Amino acid sequence: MSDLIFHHYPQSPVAEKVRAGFGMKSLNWHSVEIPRLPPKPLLMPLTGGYRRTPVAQIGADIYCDSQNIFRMLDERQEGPSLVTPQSMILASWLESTVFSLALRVVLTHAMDGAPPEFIKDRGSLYFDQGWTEADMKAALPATKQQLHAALSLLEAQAGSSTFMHGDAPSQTDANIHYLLWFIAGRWEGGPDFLAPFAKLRAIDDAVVAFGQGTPSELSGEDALAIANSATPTSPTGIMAHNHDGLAVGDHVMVRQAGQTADPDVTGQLRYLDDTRLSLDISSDETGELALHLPVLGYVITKM
Ligand SMILES: N[C@@H](CCC(=O)N[C@@H](CS)C(=O)NCC(=O)O)C(=O)O
Repeated sequence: MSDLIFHHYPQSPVAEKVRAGFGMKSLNWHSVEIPRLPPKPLLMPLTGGYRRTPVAQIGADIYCDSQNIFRMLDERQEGPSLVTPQSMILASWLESTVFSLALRVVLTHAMDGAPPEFIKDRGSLYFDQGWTEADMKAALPATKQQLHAALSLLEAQAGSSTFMHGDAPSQTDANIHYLLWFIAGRWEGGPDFLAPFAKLRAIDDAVVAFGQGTPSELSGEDALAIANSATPTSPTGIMAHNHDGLAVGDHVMVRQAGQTADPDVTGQLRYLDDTRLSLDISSDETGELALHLPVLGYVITKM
């Protein structure tokens, strides 16, 4: 039986990226549905306050952030390997630049229809502090132009193979899928906007054909109980070349880079390499846990 637990909700594009990865690897996985808006009382004890979606769990090891989840999936050596140095760089650009533009376009279009509390919450996570609906709407034509330019670069990068880096799928293709899935599915004008990008749409179709592996439902309570009865099995140590004197056991605070409303996460440093950091955290509901985050995009400070 699989020990892979995935905390997500169906509408989450970033979770969709990982679900596509499950399909490429033909994985069996446990699906825990979490709320789209805080509070997330059955998730917070597992993540020490990290509130973003998705989160993956293997016993008492908790993996935040989709890039980090892709890495963990490869480390477990189930199914074909999906992460390469090339895919990590492209995935990083796709999320930080291209998906951010897509979010602006989709959320700005949704402003007149979506529940105000949803727009307010997402604005506090994704947009610069002090953002207003009027500014977002005024910037929309320019934002669309930038998104179009970014997709044009990506289209030019796609060759004649089935996937972006050849005939086998990678993390990059899952990233292309979530981007197109979000643009086409959440914005009325999305399908027309994507029409010129034939190669990207062909990659997307090939990703969709994999499906999403085999999920089975699990309750949030059961996921907490599983964490409580397990102990972390991930490594400890400082492997990073640039660690600025950080040592295992240091009390540290980790926050999202940039000015977002995301809560800080605190814990004791367990592991650090050039691209991943891990904290020891604990809660009454779960006992001791190891929480894993990427280094890129997260700011670690000694307390
Ligand atoms: N860098 C993160 C970004 C995750 C992210 O922003 N996810 C969105 C959902 S698609 C989110 O967390 N929204 C707020 C929420 O779900 O509470 C990752 O790759 O996992």
